[in-house]
Amino acid sequence: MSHWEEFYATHLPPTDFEDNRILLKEFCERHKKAGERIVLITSGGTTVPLEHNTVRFVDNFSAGTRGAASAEYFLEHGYVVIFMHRLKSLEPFTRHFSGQKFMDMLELHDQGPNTSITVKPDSVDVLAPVLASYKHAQEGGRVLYVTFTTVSDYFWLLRAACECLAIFETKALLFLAAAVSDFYVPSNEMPTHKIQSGAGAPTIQLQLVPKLLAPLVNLWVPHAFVVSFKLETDESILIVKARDSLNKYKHKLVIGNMLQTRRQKVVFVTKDTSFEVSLTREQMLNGMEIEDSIVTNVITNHTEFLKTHQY
Ligand code: 9Z3
Repeated sequence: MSHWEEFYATHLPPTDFEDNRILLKEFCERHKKAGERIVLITSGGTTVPLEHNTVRFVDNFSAGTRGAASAEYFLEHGYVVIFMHRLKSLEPFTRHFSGQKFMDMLELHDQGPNTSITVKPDSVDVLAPVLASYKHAQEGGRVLYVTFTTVSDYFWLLRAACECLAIFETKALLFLAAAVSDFYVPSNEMPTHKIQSGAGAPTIQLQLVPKLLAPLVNLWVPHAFVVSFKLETDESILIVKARDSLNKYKHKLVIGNMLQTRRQKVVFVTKDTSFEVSLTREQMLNGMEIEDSIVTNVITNHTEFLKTHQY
């Protein structure tokens, strides 16, 4: 049995798995009939629980900005979107109004029983286009939101999503932007209850997670256009690692990014080319997002691919 098969044989699916599978299937079948292009976006970090009754877990930095912003741009370009994200990470549209930003957009007119709330005039310019895009996506049923928390939930959901996406063949695009943990504690090595401090400092042995890109590219969605992300903190190894990944899994594109500069620049690495996509200082000051350029470039690549791989 391969490492990934062993994973599925020894880890139970999450409790909401069957519900999500039904939603994914229905969404894919509906949009397949309409002849749409579809993108699966994975977004946010995964947790690695240390106990079955989880009190503590290992986490990572990702807030899901890349995935949430990209979803909006893919919708703008006419794709339908499966937004597979970490529960409570950023989501398309609402990300513009998270926390105090939203409160600051509103005005309270406190007039006793006739109290009302309005949007401040200068915030209407911000809110209106986002609201219009949101309504268009929502009313047309063009986005499906499914959530994961642990790395194990992510693995189950990713395979189910791929199995439903396979019917789109080359029209399916996978945009794997989630920050998935490379290490975890396998289910059979995890204690049931909270680790007690009385026994002294615990030694926690993490294991490597199986690399799902292999079955994903070869078995689950063999005709799809698969884009993965590679995150590094040492620039000198970024392109080498991205190219290694392409050579190993034989998918179409790896987008490399550095933790420190991920909002300003990324590098597109294909089988025989690499080029940087970046924002100028001026573009950043004007509020432009790098995901706009990333998505435009990815779609150009997908369109080229469709021309040569249409059945
Ligand atoms: C990325 O590299 C994403 O661009 C970020 C986005 C996670 C950096 P934010 O959520 O960040 O907008 O703050 N995602 C993939 C990272 C990753 O874990 N890749 C694995 C690897 O590099 C394999 S797919 O080995």
